[in-house]
Amino acid sequence: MSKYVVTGGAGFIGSSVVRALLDQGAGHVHVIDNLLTGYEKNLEEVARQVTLHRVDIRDFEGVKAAIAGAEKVFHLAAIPSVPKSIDEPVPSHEVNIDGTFNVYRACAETGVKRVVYAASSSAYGDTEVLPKVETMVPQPLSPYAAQKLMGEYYASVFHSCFGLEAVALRFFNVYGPRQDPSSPYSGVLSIFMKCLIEGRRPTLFGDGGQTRDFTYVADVAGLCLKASRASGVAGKVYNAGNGNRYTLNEVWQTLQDTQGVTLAPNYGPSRAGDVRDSQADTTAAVRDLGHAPQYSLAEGLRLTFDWYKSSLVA
Ligand code: UD2
Repeated sequence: MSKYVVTGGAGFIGSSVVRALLDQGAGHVHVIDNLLTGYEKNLEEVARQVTLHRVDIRDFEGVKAAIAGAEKVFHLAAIPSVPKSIDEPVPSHEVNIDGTFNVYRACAETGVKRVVYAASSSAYGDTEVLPKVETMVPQPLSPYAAQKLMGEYYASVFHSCFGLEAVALRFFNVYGPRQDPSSPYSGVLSIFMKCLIEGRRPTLFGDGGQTRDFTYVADVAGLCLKASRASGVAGKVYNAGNGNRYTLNEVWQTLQDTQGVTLAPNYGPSRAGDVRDSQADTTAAVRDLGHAPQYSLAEGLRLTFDWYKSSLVA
């Protein structure tokens, strides 16, 4: 049976990729995770089908030993935050660039067939035109955006120079169950969910009019698997988004409406490195990868809220 490895597999998106692999018959999955932002409990009910390698991706030998013999690798381990990359640029750089290089190098040296890389929509920066298409010139606005972009370039170069089939997916603001809301660097929807449950007002950075293409985690995990199988896609970059965009004000209003509460948000200063608008053009991903997002924002928010309610209140 083929060996699959998910780096960052104990994290929010990575643990969803692990589940998608198991649901589609993988049998067993190897996870590389240093448990810095990941949790073993994210893999609780599938633990018997998972081998956890508690390895930091900055440790090349550890990564190589865990990856040896794998056919497909899903590289999701990262320090995934724009503001954290500004507050603490060194670990962010080391993990997101050096660690990513280690993963590709280990893949190339051990004969991995394909690696799917979690890139970021932040690579686009502020574009004049929406939606954002893969052919646009990247304009990273933060260390994190630059780091994630470097991972794409290395994916392409590892393909052209070393024959590694690397495919990059630019994730667009992924949300859903298991997103950790406990840090100031947490994704905004996880923070919204926690505020809603605790009856607190969120703080919106700026005027709340910035838009995001919020994408449900199961859709992204499904696309990762499709990208691991599609032909003719090695060395390429694809948007992994829904194709919509909503302001933060709209989303918070929707959440209040669904719960029948009124909690006017606080507003704070805009965040450095923040992108104003984000929306994916999904044409290439639909055409080449068979991308077919299943979850509307309303449905995704409902499922996500149900999960937070049962896990945060329990
Ligand atoms: C970026 C990427 C995303 C992914 C992510 C990883 C863009 C457009 N998106 O997400 O694809 O790689 O990084 O972390 O670059 N905010 C508030 N209040 C809060 C928290 C956040 O107003 O308490 C705002 C924040 O200023 C931003 C928006 O909410 O405008 C989304 O922030 P986020 O941290 O959830 O994600 P973002 O857009 O930095």
